[in-house]
Amino acid sequence: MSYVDEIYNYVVEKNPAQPEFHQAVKEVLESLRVVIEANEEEYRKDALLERLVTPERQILFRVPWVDDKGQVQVNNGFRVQFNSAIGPYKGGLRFHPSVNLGIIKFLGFEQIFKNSLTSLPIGGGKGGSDFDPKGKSDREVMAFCQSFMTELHRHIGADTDVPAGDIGVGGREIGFLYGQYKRIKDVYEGVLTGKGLTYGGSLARTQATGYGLVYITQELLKDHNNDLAGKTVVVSGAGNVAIYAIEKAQQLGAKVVTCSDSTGWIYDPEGIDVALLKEVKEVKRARLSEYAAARKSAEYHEKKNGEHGVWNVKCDVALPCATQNELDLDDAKALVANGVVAVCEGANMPSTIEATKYLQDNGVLFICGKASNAGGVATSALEMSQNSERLSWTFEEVDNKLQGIMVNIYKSISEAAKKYGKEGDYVAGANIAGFLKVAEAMKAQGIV
Ligand code: NDP
Ligand code: 2IT
Repeated sequence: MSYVDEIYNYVVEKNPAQPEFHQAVKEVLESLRVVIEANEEEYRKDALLERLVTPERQILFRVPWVDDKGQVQVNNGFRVQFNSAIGPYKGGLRFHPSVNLGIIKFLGFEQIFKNSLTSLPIGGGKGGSDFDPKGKSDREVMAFCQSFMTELHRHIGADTDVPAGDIGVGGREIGFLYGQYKRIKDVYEGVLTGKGLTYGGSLARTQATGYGLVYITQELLKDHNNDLAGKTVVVSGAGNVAIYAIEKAQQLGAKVVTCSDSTGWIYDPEGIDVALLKEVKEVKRARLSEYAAARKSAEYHEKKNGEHGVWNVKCDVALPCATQNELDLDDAKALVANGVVAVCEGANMPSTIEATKYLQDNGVLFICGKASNAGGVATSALEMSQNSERLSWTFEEVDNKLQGIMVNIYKSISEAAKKYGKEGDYVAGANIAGFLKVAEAMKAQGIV
């Protein structure tokens, strides 16, 4: 059996009941086959792949907190420090009831390659909890965050492991987490990114993932003699990534006609009103039905079981920005039937393996999340630089760097794909380019 197949079986056997982690590993290993098989003996002797798929450290902890009724609640906390070959562990925290160790491992594994692609010195990690911030008061969220950090603080640090936001973790949560870290450790350092602008946050971090996604989409289209201007775009999600992807796409002349949340989706043929969307989602933390109630041109569709809604809307470009496996084979078929030109992932692993393959086989330009959503973590790394030098850069400075980074990612993934005989396969290009840097650093550092 080839080393690649052996390692996939090894991962499934060693990590039972973690399907998302298996899926993330499978996608990467399939892409790496051509690289590994050219040097199989050497990789095998060093157990490079066994080390790559095994986190350096996994931290699981109890998070007790008291709700507004005086009832004690208990959640599970996770931090997976996956790979530090090229820099301190870096990656977000997700607070969502669906979080378990397998989800955090899939996200941490993706993060290794994504962070490598940014060309900045950051290793891969991820964390979170099955805590659900929805419907909780600010005090309850604070109580949870303080308890979470009371345990997490001993494992992180500005040069060790630097968490940030992800689903369910935005500016409010990062603020509470930062306050508790500082209180316990008595140091003022860039231990988290996505901080508020008054206490060490970077301008443009809030926008970075969505903007970066659109910058790389534009680069992809330009490389194929096309342009985002005038295109109809469908977006899923209505959170941090989706909102700023919609904002930038519309600034570049596209019309974004959909967005979605966990209960339903919006079709707005006149183009999403971003100011209203921000008011509903960022300020009121309300459902998208409130968007439709405030806007005549918008239709609200309640989410039905097994249906993902937005992918059936005719479009030129699709940007999945909600969550993993939200775009399946049926959705891919609907997109192709409607003539989609490009699909670029804002979320982590939003397309199933079958959907990705169908899109690619049908000539759709496709960039996977670890390349196309890397603008968020790249800007986090820029926040770390600013914190280290105790300076703040202007919005334009950060935004220009972000654009440069996204253009470079596009170049490196297209070149890697071409070099390994897979021209136009940006999934292979991303996995190969991300892997090669990490593998070289691991090799140089010996058996650790
Ligand atoms: P947010 O919590 O801000 O928003 C998530 C959005 O997706 C919300 O609209 C939410 O609906 C919806 N959503 C979440 N889970 C589900 C689900 N199970 N089914 C349907 N809809 C769902 O998170 P982000 O925007 O930060 O993250 C979105 C994606 O982007 C994730 O995959 C994340 O890992 C990825 N990502 C985020 C980065 C960042 O910088 N924030 C960087 C790179 C990737 P509702 O409003 O109802 O909660
Ligand atoms: O998936 C991701 O890249 C993030 N959630 C952002 C991580 C970060 O450290 O900014």
